Amino acid sequence: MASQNISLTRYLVEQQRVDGLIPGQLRLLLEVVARACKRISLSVNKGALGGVLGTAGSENVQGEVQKKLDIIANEVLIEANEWGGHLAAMASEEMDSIYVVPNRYPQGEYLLMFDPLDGSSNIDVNVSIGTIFSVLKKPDDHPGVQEADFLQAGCKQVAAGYCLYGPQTVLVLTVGDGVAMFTLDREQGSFILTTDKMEIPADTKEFAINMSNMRHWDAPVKRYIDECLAGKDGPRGKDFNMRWIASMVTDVHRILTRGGVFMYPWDKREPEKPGKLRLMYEANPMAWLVEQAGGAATNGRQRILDIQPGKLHERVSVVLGSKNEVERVTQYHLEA
Ligand code: AHM
Ligand code: MG
Repeated sequence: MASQNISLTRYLVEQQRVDGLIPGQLRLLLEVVARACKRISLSVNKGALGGVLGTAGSENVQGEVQKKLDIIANEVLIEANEWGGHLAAMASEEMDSIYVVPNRYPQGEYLLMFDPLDGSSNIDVNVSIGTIFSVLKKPDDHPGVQEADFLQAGCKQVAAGYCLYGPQTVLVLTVGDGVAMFTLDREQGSFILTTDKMEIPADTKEFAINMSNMRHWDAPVKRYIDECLAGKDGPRGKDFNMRWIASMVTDVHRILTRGGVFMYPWDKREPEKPGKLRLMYEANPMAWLVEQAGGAATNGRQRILDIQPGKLHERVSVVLGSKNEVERVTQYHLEA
């Protein structure tokens, strides 16, 4: 598919019509998600002028302070998606339990999950943030919808992506046929295909991890980073560079663009938690995008997309990006 002047709408229509990859209902659902992201992008861009910065004075189910924009983005996604007839329910990092589509609207067959605004700590300092989303099919063996319907492994996703609000607003999407990137053309008001197939190189010299947690890490993570830091005189025989944006969406976008490895591992600060990041809203959609671009994603031992979730807000340790590096980190864990 040539990448000139192909709108997201046309891309999705062609995925449906030419390749038969997505049903019409899923296409329409993705269009609505993209429209919601455009609205969130406008609020993000207004910043202080729109009175949207700062905290909202509330906490989410995970005990994290909510920013005004976290709540605005969550509301925009719900309002945009609840009436279309494509969805049965939604779940969000910012909501305690699932949001069932009100019965004044038709019930659809899909389930939508999102982190409405990832990288919340960067909102007020004007650093890139984003919306991450994932779509599952509702099991059709029973009427209605319940929380257990969401507890499907990431390999069951039918669409996943994110919208990054940075110097440009870009939407990155997979429906299982590679990863495509669209850039928001503000004059046209539409997302235009700018990269047809994103590909992550198998090797890299760049890692992303919050180094301030080093003293809390497990031995395999410490070993991997120590070897990177040893540079060209160490066992890796090359110098490594480090980046840490503290917005997973932005770190993953860099990796999809030029390679690298991203880690948010389990650590000893909260030993009972498997990790900081959320399986359903962050790890699963990013893991599928990364795999679709030729990379790999594990929790240090197991492929993320094979993990059977036990609860909606489940957390997970994350290692993703360039394939050979992810395999190396995983190997270090399995040998330990
Ligand atoms: P959020 O969804 O509340 O923004 O939290 C997730 C974010 C990730 O985007 C990022 O990788 C990580 O938290 C940064 O954590 P830390 O501040 O511990 O480095
Ligand atoms: Mg997040």
